[in-house]
Amino acid sequence: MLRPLSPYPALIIDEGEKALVISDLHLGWEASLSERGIHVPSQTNKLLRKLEKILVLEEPDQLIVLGDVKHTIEKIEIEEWRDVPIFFERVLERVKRVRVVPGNHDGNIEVLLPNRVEVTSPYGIIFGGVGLFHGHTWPDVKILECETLVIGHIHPAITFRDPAGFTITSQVWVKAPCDKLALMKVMLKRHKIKLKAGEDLEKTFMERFMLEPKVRNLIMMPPFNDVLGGRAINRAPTLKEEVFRDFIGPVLRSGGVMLNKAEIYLLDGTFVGFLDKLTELSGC
Ligand SMILES: [Mn+2]
Repeated sequence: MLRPLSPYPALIIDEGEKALVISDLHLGWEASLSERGIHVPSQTNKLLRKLEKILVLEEPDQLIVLGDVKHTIEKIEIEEWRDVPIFFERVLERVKRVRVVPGNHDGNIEVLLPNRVEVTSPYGIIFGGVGLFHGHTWPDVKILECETLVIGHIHPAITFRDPAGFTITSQVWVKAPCDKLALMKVMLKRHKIKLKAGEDLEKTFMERFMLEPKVRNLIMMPPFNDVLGGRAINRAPTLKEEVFRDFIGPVLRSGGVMLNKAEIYLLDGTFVGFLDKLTELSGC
């Protein structure tokens, strides 16, 4: 069973064993800003308090962090040397198992994490039948066996303008239906397997990978670090931008995720509408 833990940007997967899933902590984000003369108070303690509250409330058996623990991509800032280990030491006082699925910001993350924190493959893990990966790269082909995939990375938000000219921006959950066959096709191509004329896609796939894909939905999580704001996924210009297309990662670019038919939910669980409708209302 999978449920968003409204109003928090967190998910619970409960299969007898219970996991709490969060994504995109971006610890040390403030430090990279202060280098450029912009000063934002450290968010680490605030994020820690928010997480501790959830851990006390839900008592999960494990915590899964879906990537982007820290903010800088290659190097490590002094603040990250300080904040990341302390953050995880404190978390380990409340939950016995912590796993990190590395994201694109998590180069050298192992050296910052206490030994008890497990760093998984960046190509994703499966828990309770749910496929979990950060989203900047293709997951392992095994992940396609899950009906539901969950990613972070995108920091999804929607923005719309009311008639008085106010712009409203909200972080959101996105639940998009997937085109299983399209994902299978791209996966075969990635493994340099060519379909011969008349060859059945599903049959070839199953023979090559010895597994049966069941993907139906992809959920994009809002970032746990809410000071980061987000990317307005309902603005038509955003969707067309080269930078955005680069950023969203190969899975979303593959055509295997039907973004226009995606359901959008606010953090409190309100269903806002489908993405194609919200794109019309974005004011651009
Ligand atoms: Mn990322």
